[in-house]
Amino acid sequence: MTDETRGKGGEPRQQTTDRDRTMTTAQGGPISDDQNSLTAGPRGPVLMEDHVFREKMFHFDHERIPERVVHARGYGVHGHFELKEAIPELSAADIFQRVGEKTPTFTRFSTVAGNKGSFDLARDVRGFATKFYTKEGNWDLVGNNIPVFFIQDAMKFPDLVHSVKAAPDRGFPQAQSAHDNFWDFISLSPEAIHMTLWQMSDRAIPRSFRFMEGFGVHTFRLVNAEGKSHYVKFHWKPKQGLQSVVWNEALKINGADPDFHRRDMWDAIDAGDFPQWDLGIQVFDDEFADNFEFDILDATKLIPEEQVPVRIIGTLTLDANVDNFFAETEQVAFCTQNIVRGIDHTNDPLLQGRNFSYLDTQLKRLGGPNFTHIPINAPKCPFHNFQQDGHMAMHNPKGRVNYEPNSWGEDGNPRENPEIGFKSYPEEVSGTKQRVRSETFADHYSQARQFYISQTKIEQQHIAAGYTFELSKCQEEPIRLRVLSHLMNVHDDLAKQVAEGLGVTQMPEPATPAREPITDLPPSDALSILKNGPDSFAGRKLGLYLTDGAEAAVVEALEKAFADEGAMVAIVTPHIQGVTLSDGSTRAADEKIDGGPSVVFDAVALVFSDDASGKIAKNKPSQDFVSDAYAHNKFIAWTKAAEPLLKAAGADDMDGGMMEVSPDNATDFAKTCRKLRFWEREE
Ligand code: HDD
Repeated sequence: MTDETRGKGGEPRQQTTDRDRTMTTAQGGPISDDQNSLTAGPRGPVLMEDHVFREKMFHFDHERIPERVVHARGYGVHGHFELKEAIPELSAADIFQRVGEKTPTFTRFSTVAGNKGSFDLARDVRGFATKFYTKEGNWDLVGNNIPVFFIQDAMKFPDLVHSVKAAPDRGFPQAQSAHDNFWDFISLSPEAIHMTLWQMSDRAIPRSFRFMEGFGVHTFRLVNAEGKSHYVKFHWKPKQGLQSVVWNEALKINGADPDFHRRDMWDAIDAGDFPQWDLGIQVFDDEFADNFEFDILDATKLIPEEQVPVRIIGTLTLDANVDNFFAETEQVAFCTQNIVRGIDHTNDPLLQGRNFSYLDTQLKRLGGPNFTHIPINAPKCPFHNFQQDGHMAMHNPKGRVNYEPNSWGEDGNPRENPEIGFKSYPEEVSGTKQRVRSETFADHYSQARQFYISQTKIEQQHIAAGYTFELSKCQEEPIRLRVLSHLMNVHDDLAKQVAEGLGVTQMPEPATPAREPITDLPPSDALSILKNGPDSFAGRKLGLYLTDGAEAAVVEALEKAFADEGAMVAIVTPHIQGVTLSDGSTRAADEKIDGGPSVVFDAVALVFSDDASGKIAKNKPSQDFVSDAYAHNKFIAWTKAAEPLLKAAGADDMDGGMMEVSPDNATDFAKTCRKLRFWEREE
């Protein structure tokens, strides 16, 4: 008899029942008692011969593997990529040939700096790594939610990471860049300034993994069947639109729900609301590269979409949660070197260094060269070679042939195939062997300025506030001033706001640029979050705070309006037992008020009975619920009985983000929420 439970890739997971369900040791021996060790007498010493105890404890003692040296905290999800536009003229990659074909994928989102057990809403870059199990091998696109990087040469990566992670003497701060070591390194590495603008912007505090973009960062090559090459940059565009939180909200979410992002992804997929991203490519040739203001091999630069439009060629749908976090999310091993025929690397020195580091790190993390045998890492296409043995070898070929060339027959005897085998693009290279940074990498401020001027006023304020917060955590004044000296080369307005925030009255001398910045690059709307928000409230969550006796007609109208919008509604109540509404119907609670603060919702509605009105206005968590929603510019709907609470929470300035709700206008409220935030309140 078998139980079929959820499995990945179509194969059901088999679970045996009846006698076969008997607990056994790893050797398969049935266990009679898993509660008590073997002792000499009921109160006597434990016997060494207790093999059941020893095996259990031995295995437990070895459960942990080293966490990733960066991107330790992550969350993985299965999905598939569907090709919408074939590009054989650009690439011979099998995955890009047949429109409508679906390729299985595994995507892991992550923060960078924090340990595995850190919180989700750190101000940090997010990893966005996707493994495509193509018919011609695995292709890993190991990107971030920011299109540029801190450094230009992989040689500096250990320094960058050391500087941002906990200081070696004290072992803190955890999962944050707001400290002297990080800003010391940054202020001495002007190439990093552009990326810090992104990092201080709301891009580094996304509302959800579902609401952020992804970027392959580097320039790669696409190579077609005739061997012709084009350059390419890869983009992920969320169909859900972009959305971030505000910093004060991020701080509070970390306390309320440190797992906010992973829970959000799990819940959305569990509810069948599958997030999707379009895969876009920016394709360009040598002529463009030669005329572009910056070096296309410099990972601290992007190519504005206005200069090279993003062409959408397919869609990624994430549609299945993992069955086992360790087996899948923890053991997945991404390597930038995993590319397939039709895609190739360029000479970007950051990318070339990564190609060594990822393979190397998997050896340490997963314990041996056979990590490709672990199901999440194994290709889903046939694979044959003469690699053998090593720790935990799971694919062990039969027969005597294990070398090439050989003169044995065809059976189980793999051969090279020049027709479909991977060939590197035959780029001509020559040069003097030396350690030098190319002159063409020397402009550090122009794109930082372009990013700043592309933002809305609110977003610019947030960037300035981000720098002010982080630098205020730096105890060393010279470090603060050195960062300021770089910001003066980016934009006067930004430098002034930060100086004011820090209380600096005497501005430092601007840093000496390695190359004079270009100050007339045009703004690029694609760089702003607020200019690229969604056009509906779909995928977002309303926090509906109810008391006993709340008017049922209003509750039903709100539930319907938000369901029609494709949004979720979470019921918040004074007690976890839920509430009984005016018509006697009941609502189960998703959260008790102190466990469900408004920071975990995108908009809130307060529907109270007259009886509850006075008492709830005095309740502290209820006051916080409202005052936070108000301070974070959220849309708030309420019924009359909630007015005393609004007053007590200081949210009684009836601006355009507030709406008294009735059965007749619940739909209007849901539509208003499409704007996500009432930013005018902050202005
Ligand atoms: Fe990296 C992990 C993304 C530069 C070395 N990196 C890692 C992950 C992502 C990125 C998303 C997590 C993968 C997962 O979920 O398992 N890294 C980037 C991007 C970079 C970048 C977009 C710049 C464009 N990384 C970078 C450099 C080096 C590394 C320059 C070293 C030379 N990265 C690693 C690593 C990690 C890693 C140490 C840690 C765990 C792992 O690889 O599997 O090898």
